[in-house]
Amino acid sequence: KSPIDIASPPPPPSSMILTQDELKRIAAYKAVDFVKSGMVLGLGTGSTARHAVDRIGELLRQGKLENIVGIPTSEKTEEQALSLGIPLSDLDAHPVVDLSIDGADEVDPYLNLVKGRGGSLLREKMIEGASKEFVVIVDESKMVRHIGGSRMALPVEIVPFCWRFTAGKLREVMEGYGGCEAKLRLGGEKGEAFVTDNGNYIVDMYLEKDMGDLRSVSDEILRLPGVVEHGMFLDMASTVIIAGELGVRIKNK
Ligand code: ABF
Repeated sequence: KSPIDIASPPPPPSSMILTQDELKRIAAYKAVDFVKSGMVLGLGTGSTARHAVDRIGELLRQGKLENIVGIPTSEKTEEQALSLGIPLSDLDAHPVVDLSIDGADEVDPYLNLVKGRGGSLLREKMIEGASKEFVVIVDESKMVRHIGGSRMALPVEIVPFCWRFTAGKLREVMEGYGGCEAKLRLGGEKGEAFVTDNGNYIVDMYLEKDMGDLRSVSDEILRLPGVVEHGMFLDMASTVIIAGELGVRIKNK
């Protein structure tokens, strides 16, 4: 045997290796432990949040939760929640949300997030921003040192009107923060623009380097006419639940 064979621990049996989807489910179920009967709940969007919505539906069905009102953050989640029999409402009727549970694309050590790579961000920001508690559920792969620093997309929702003009303005703003490539997100079968639930487009910004002062980038982007919202969720999460191979970690603000 070579020394390497001797030093290497035997691989765990394959049944003990959790898939990324199982990790997402573990984080989601843990978050649902925070839900109490009578709450108004922001229901997140994406493959992680989906597990939380399923779990809430299951607990309602079993009578272990009662009088829940869900506020869906996307049309897709609305469809899922309706199919599970979760009573739904909106921010007009419930301007204060007790608790929101949602996934994220990136989480930094200060619990700042990037969201929207899955296509939802505006309704999420409205509902999660109106929440007393915002619990983010992720698997370990989403944890980063700097959001937007991994040359992955930082999504910005913009109005379709003259989107090239707005994308150009975004590039100009980002010049001051190390530069970026800004691409219209495509999504249709014929290569047409992806359209959000709100009838808008998304421009994905691929950053050349870390942005530095996130708050000032955020303010500058939001000041551009044509921009509806961006996918940086700064200082919004109250708790992040992170599922990894070694177990679940909970980080509070
Ligand atoms: C949504 O879910 C989006 O804001 C974010 O892009 C995404 C994370 O999705 P997933 O859980 O599928 O990785 O909330």
